[in-house]
This record gives sequence, structure tokens and C-alpha cells, in this order.
Amino acid sequence: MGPNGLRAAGLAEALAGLGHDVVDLGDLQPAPERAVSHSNPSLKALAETVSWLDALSEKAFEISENGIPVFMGGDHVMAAASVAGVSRRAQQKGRPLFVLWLDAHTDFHTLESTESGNLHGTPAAYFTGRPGFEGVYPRLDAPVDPANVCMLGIRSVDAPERVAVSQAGVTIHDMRAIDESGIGALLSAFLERVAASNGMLHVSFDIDFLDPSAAPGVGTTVPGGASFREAHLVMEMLHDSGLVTSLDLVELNPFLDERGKSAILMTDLTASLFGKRVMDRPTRSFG
Ligand code: 6HN
Ligand code: MN
Ligand code: MN
Ligand code: MN
Repeated sequence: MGPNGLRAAGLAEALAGLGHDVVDLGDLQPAPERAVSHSNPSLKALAETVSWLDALSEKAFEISENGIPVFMGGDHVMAAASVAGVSRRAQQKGRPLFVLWLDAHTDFHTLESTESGNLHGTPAAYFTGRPGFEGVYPRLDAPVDPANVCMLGIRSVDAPERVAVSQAGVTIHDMRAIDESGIGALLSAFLERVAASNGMLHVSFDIDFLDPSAAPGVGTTVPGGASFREAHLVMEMLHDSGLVTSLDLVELNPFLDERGKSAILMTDLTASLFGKRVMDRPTRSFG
């Protein structure tokens, strides 16, 4: 329902209105199910999820050859495959892939460490090459260097994730850091690094990055999130940077939304990332 919520909110029309050529490739179909199993009995819908990851990992590589793919979810486990695919593309181009992770959560569990068994808690651990996914999730051809991952908006981290994500060397800007330094300064520093390495930049936007008062349409709300204005600033700066090469829009659940508010905001934020602005202004360059 998430992608259809975004379609109904007019995402394609909004981007086309900004002068982009938009192609809706429709809904993906899962690959045939493989016989996968794991010793952790709490994992939910493992085989079904893996069949989607198998299909999307290939598709993401394929469609990242041209243009800026926008992956609409769906559950954030989707990012395991979208990032694996675009990372393979970056490797082929000989460019480093950077990931900006906009989320309340780090999603840094392994299949062992997850307590809920919800696989949306695992994608960032997988695509940075943490062990334990082999033979279950799709083969990872090009793990992302954890030093190239920046997480913004973090405010709910489980104990095993806290240790692993710090040890891996991921940059974490939690809500306190945002309050203290301002979201613009934190994002600028990361964009400078991406530009300086001629990197490709994947943005993974989990709608629970936003405060629940702005975006209630998600199953995993956590109070104290990014404001309407902070999120717009992030998207406007991402547009100005010209660095974004792919995007995930995930975790929107229209059943939980209030009169389409979250779907409309997610659409409007995406339009900002693709160039919607109030006034023309000099372009800011990074690097
Ligand atoms: N998300 N850490 C919790 C868990 O169940 O593993 C929450 C994960 C939320 C997932 O942000 O997509
Ligand atoms: Mn989910
Ligand atoms: Mn997430
Ligand atoms: Mn989340």
C-alpha cells in the first residue's frame, strides 16, 4: 500500500512538474522462493522477504544505469536490496557509494541479534557487510564501507545495535546532535565528504525520521523526531548538492495515516529533493 499511497499523493506528477522525465516501472514481482532457514526462530516471513530481496537486488542494479531510481516501499528491509544493487553499480563505475540514512532507527541488527524478528531492523547491517547473512539474503557483491554511511535522526537503538554500529564506524547523528549543532551543519559536513570523493549518494528515507506529529502514517513511530522544517532543509540541501544518485521512500503505511497527511508530506519532501523551492537562490556547491 505504501507505493500506491505515494502514487495517489501525486509523486510522479510532482516530479514531472519540476521538469523531470518520470517513468513509473510499476510494482516489482518477487523472485521464486528459495529454501532458506536460520537458527533464530523469531525471524518473521524470512523466505518471502528474501524472494523480494532477490528480485530487487537485481532490479536495482539494472535500473541504476541511467537516471535516479526512486524505490518505493514497503518495509525498510527493502533497503537491503536497493543498496546492494546500487552499490554494485557504483563499484562498476569505480566510484565509492555513500549512504545517508534518515531514520529514527539504525536498522543494524543481524539475523542473530534481532529481538523482534522484524527484518526491517536489519538492512544497514547487511549492506555494510556484517557477517551472518550469507546464504540467506542475496549475495552482496559490493559491501558499503561503514565509514561512508551517515545516519541522521536516530533516537531508538537496541543494545546489540548500539555496540555494533559504533564499532563499525558509522557516523551517527542522533536527535541530540541535531538539537545541539543544527541539522544543516551536520548534513553539510557529510555532503562535503561525498563530493570530495566523487561519491555516488543513496538516500534511504524512512518516514519515521519525522516526528509523529508531522507523519503519523508509520507502524514504528518514535516521539521527538525531525520537524517539518528540518526535513525540508535536508531535502533542499540534497537537491542543491546535486550528489543524490538514488533514493528509498519507505515505511509509509496508509492504514495508519491521517487523511493522507504523511503520504502528502513524503511526496512534498521528495519534490524538494528534486528541485522544488520557494525562491530561486544561488546554488551552493560542495567539495
Ligand atoms: N525501521 N530496532 C527495532 C527492531 O524491531 O529491530 C525497530 C526497527 C525499526 C525498523 O526503522 O525500519
Ligand atoms: Mn517495517
Ligand atoms: Mn528504518
Ligand atoms: Mn525507522
